[in-house]
Amino acid sequence: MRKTWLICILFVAFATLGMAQNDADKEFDPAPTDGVTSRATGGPDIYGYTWDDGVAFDWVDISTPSRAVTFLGDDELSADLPIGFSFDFYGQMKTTLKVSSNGFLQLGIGTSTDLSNDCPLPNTNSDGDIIGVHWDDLDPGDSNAPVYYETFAAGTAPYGGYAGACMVITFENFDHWPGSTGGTAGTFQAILFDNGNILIQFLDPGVEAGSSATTGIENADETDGLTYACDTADYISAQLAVMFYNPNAASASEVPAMSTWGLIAFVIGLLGIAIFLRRRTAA
Ligand SMILES: [Ca+2]
Ligand SMILES: [Ca+2]
Ligand SMILES: [Ca+2]
Repeated sequence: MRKTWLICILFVAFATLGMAQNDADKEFDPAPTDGVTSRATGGPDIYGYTWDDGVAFDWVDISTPSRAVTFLGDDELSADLPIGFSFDFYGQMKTTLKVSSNGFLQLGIGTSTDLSNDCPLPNTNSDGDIIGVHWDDLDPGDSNAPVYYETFAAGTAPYGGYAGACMVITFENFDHWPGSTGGTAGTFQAILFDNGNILIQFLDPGVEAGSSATTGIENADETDGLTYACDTADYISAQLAVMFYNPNAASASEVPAMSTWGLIAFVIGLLGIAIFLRRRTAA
């Protein structure tokens, strides 16, 4: 009888271990792998967003022909692009976004594609509901520089072993205005995770490297926002990755998901304990 008891406990223990492992798989690798010195963290803003530039740089290349692409002229806003899931931005669930050719994303009803970047955020100029990836007066029009975008379903996310879905938006080889003589503004991307976190990565920070640009987020009514970079030379560098953490991300992403075998072991263990206790009571 003592043996049965032991086996049941072992089943439950293995199942619990399995669950813990499964949960750990969902977390990001926090170790910087890019040699970029971390400035540590920033925030929180009023809502609770924080940023961390010590997360791993792991460029997601979606520039293959199979990916969706949009070409924008100077100071232009794209049509609504499907995110592919409900994305929590300052507590509002977003399902579409627009891309500005001046290096930001518009997640609400705003129509501005303001060439003059505002910072620090929040700032009542322009429109709210934005993610400034590398917001500046950019000019993709002369060279037809593309914006690639792709939604990855849960289980196929290409960054950090993330288990959920995500959308990647890449500004590829953008120029500063005027495109012909303004120099390169770089190649950079935003990754929107379905737990509400936002990652911004720079493959190439361009010639200004942040000297006249904004990287940050702002809510819909422009009363709250969080700034990473604001018109500071050399603040942005190649292989820099900055995560903006949504304060609700933990509860949204860390629902324990049991593996099938973990679940079976857990149930067998519980059944065994129940039978054992019942027999003991009967005896
Ligand atoms: Ca604003
Ligand atoms: Ca422009
Ligand atoms: Ca500027």
